Amino acid sequence: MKKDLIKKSYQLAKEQYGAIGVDTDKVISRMDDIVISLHCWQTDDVGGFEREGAELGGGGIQATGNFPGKARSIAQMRDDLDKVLSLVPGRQRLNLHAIYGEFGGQKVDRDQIEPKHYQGWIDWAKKRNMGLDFNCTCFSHPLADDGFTLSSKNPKVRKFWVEHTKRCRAIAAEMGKQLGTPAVHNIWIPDGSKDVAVDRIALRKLLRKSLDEIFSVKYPKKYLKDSVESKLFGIGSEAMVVGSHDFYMGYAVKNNTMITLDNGHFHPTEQVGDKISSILLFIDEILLHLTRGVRWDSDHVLTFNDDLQLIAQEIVRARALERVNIGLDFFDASLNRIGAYVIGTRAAQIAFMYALLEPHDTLVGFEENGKTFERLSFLELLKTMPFGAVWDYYCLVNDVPAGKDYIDEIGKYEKKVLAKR
Ligand code: RNT
Ligand code: ZN
Repeated sequence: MKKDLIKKSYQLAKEQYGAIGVDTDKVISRMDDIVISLHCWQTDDVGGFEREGAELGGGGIQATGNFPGKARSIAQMRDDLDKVLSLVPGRQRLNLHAIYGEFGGQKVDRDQIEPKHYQGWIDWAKKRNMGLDFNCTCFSHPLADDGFTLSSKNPKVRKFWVEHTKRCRAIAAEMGKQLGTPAVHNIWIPDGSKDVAVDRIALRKLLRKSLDEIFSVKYPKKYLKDSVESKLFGIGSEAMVVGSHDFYMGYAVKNNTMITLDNGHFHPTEQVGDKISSILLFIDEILLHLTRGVRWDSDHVLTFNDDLQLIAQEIVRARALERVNIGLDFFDASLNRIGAYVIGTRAAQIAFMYALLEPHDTLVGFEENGKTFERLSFLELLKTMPFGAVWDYYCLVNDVPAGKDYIDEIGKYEKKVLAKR
């Protein structure tokens, strides 16, 4: 896109937003507060590198599609991540799963992992001036095959996953310590059952017990922030999920952890955006897993849709940006994976920019004075305001491709790198 066209369009947009009391220059500088944690698993369909050619399996999360060029090593993954970073404006973190350690060809089971297996990533992140986040991987493992991990009635299995998760928190704390920014550690487990479960309370008691054991080890907040993620149902856990929203809300409030809101994990008509202002009254910070649910699937590439807009608007309207950790969580193997990554990351950033471009005081004024027609018409008006021009300008000042230029860049990468893998 031509630079002078972007600048001209921005000047016009600035005037139009100025006329409704919105300062676009301020919005551009506030975009620095929007830090997106990139989920590393979009590069290889959540396979990981514990073994050569490891694939996703066991635990109910599934990437579909076989678009060529999937990252088959950590080196390829890092190339892909650098490509993504070169195509998105603003600041990012990297969100790793335990299965992405560097094990040097050795078999290191999940209850044996150590910070040293992730030192390469810490150094990688340090060089790029980025923070890291981390996740225990309680799926794609023989001990997760029967559908239960931290809530398993088999003491050996439960112990294994407790040990794994404890180690993951220690690794995350080390990441936070070395990088000078706390790592968020997120716990998601697949535990649940496909058919009617009878002894639900026993399973939930076991999950509570495991979490209590895991969190009995304390780390300074400046190194580690703990979060727990609920789900409504998954493939193979249609009838009952042990870690439901009610379970984790209760656990988080009582034990002072963060809660992870994955917007693909609720009833399709339930709005995660609406939950934020309630949850923030009782919990210090939240972690978002931004995604796009489609029917029964929760992991489609994030797009700038109503669901995402409400989430960003509610955070901005509640003036809660500093209490929200923004993560992404989608994996689609049916299209160019780097392209999918960039679409989703940009969609999240666009949503926050769109929310920041709201004339908040004017809207609240309408609301307080019963001017409901004016409130709704203003919200409609905002949808046709030239926020695309502000977005392009933001890309320009961040020195990343604006407009459709990033699509061409991804096309080149596909030919030059992905097609040769
Ligand atoms: C699964 C959860 C979880 C995973 C990642 C890979 O339903 O959303 O967050 O997607 O940990
Ligand atoms: Zn998630």
